[in-house]
Amino acid sequence: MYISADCTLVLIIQGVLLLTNGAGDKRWTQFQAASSSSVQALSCSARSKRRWCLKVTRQLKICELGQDLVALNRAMKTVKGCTSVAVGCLALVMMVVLQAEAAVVKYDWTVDYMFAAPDCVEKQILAVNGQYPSPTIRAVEGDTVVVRVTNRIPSEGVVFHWHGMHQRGTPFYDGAAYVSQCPINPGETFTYSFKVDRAGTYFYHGHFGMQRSGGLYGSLIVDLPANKKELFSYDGEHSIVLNDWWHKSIYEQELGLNSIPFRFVGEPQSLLIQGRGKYNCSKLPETVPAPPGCLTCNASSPKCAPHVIPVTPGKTYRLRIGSVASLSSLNFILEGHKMTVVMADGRYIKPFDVYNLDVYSGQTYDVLFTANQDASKNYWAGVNVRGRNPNTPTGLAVLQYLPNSETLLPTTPPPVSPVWNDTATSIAQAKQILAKVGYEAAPPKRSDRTIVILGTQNNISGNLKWALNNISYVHQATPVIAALKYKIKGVIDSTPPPDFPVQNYNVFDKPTPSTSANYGSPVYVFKKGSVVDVIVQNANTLTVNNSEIHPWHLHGHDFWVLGYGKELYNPAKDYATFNLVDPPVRNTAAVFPYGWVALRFVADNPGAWPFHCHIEPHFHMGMGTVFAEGIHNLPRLPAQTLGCGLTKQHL
Ligand SMILES: *[C@@H]1O[C@H](CO)[C@@H](O)[C@H](O)[C@H]1NC(C)=O
Ligand SMILES: *[C@@H]1O[C@H](CO)[C@@H](O)[C@H](O)[C@H]1NC(C)=O
Ligand SMILES: *[C@@H]1O[C@H](CO)[C@@H](O)[C@H](O)[C@H]1NC(C)=O
Ligand SMILES: *[C@@H]1O[C@H](CO)[C@@H](O)[C@H](O)[C@H]1NC(C)=O
Ligand SMILES: *[C@@H]1O[C@H](CO)[C@@H](O)[C@H](O)[C@H]1NC(C)=O
Ligand SMILES: *[C@@H]1O[C@H](CO)[C@@H](O)[C@H](O)[C@H]1NC(C)=O
Ligand SMILES: [Cu+2]
Repeated sequence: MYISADCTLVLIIQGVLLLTNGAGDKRWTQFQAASSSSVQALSCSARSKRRWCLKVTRQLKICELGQDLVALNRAMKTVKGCTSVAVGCLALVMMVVLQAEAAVVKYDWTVDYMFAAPDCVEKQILAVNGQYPSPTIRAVEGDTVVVRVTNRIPSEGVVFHWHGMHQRGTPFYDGAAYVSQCPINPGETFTYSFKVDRAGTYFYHGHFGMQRSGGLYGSLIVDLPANKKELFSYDGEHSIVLNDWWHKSIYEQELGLNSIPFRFVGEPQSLLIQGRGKYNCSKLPETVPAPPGCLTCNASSPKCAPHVIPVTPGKTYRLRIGSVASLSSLNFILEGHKMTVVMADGRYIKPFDVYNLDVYSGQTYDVLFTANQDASKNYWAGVNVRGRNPNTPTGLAVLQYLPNSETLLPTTPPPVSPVWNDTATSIAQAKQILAKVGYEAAPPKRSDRTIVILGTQNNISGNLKWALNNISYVHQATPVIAALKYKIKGVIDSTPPPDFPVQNYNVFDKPTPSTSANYGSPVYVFKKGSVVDVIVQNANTLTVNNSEIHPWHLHGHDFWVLGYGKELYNPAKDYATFNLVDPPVRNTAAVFPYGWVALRFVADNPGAWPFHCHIEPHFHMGMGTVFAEGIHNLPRLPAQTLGCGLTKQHL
């Protein structure tokens, strides 16, 4: 059996092969990909008339994953008539074809309010199908994920952002309210449909107002296809999403952010691991049952029992960790267990060992750990706040050594993270994260355009805001992608800020009252295919001697994190320090207090893509902008994404 037309997935098998060409000539050859041989997916076009096809006659061994394409190419060249793999068309075993075929994975969701008590205190939350966290999406690389969302929230729109998915060809399904689509109105049904382009650990979340913090988030896990083998081995896996949690509703929080004077909700009451935490009920003045109108805290409710991570002694696990925290930067610890970090934001990194791991909102990590401690006990998994003077106890889950009971709580104190303001430790850890060379592409050697974005906290007519180069982002009622596609005037600012606005800015001064930040909706439009450097510059807030961590997230792309620096970015001196050899490829990177972070990406994905601080209140207070490229050939926008603002006439 062989495939002579365009074939897409190829399983290369060590063995004896029969080569045939279009004229029916046959030739036998011994095929040996490499010493360890390989299984490799590649696409092969049959455009050449002189194509040769390999027929697998005897399957000797299905081999280990390798990167032996070059070796294979060399082997092919030794076969007369086969000039290269690219023009060859390789045969494959039918069983593999079936396994490799991309599938459509469908979900049917209903979104509504719900009462829940994730940390034992009951409040109103947002939930998908009555679940908190929302259901896990699991698909195989190359699959199409179809999510049919029905909005049953009586009084607000909703959208879902698939964080880390690139949405190539489907920028209108990126799920950013008023950038890629109109919010889904109450009572409406909307169907997202997008390809999951890369295996790894991701999540999704609401991207309208503070809906992520209100409860709309879940894991999105993309597996490797059956014919690709993971670079590391493990016996089992678990997945957790971290979050911070307030008892006050997101609507009151949001109103407070917009109020004069500014009303801050304060530090979170709890930190949640996979949607569970434990508030100390005796801190509430009310008794149980609480009088009407008061918070109800029931410490014995099974719904706020700690999340459990069961392990078999001696086995090695892959733990998928993500953070959707609203405000807090987090630090994760598996009590007494070393973690080997192997992936960041779904991309391979050079493995490194840690006992505590910083996870900024918007980031994911894959870590390996072995259950090699005293098996008579269970252990804590703990999460603590970094970068803000914490007023929240450690969030706890239980690492359960089977067959111990999951209710056997550790007697040890909660794990302790580095002190919250030990920025040096966080920077050192961030700098340890480097790409696994050979598995992730190196960045282009130079960029076509560099933009510097200075993030400041500002007082705009009495409102506390964040501004980028003096502009505090506000959403318009017309989605940016529609404004670009239909050339609708008056939606986005016609003149974006200058590329290099920050010479001589004193990052240690708080912005003086004369700093004239204002509201706006700027869009940076990039030439399609251009290489863009973005330097995000941090500075002092409106509080003396204070600068905060901001995790910056880009939709539609991954970027290379070329470097972190202190104080004001100086192109003459700092450009030369960029890591162009093995910078990590990510979708979210933190900028540290008073410092800068340098990011490089290729603007090759037509669409309009938010670039914003992943701290939910910061984005809400204007800390974001929109990057766009390929605006002259944006795809047709599905009618279901339109209908709001000035898009009505384009329906
Ligand atoms: C819970 O709060 C009460 C009252 O503030 C305090 O006495 C008690 O030690 C706390 N318990 C824990 C486990 O923190
Ligand atoms: C607290 O939860 C437990 C376990 O679900 C339940 O038996 C008890 O009735 C609850 N207490 C209150 C006051 O609701
Ligand atoms: C960190 O914060 C603590 C208070 O939480 C303070 O005592 C200490 O001096 C700070 N350390 C640094 C390096 O700023
Ligand atoms: C903004 O500035 C005004 C006028 O100086 C001041 O009264 C107000 O407190 C400031 N608000 C904030 C949030 O800093
Ligand atoms: C921001 O405002 C300040 C004060 O008005 C001004 O000096 C600076 O040039 C502005 N920066 C940009 C990028 O417009
Ligand atoms: C701010 O930091 C500077 C330099 O460390 C110090 O001299 C000054 O006293 C600090 N100001 C306040 C209000 O803490
Ligand atoms: Cu921020």
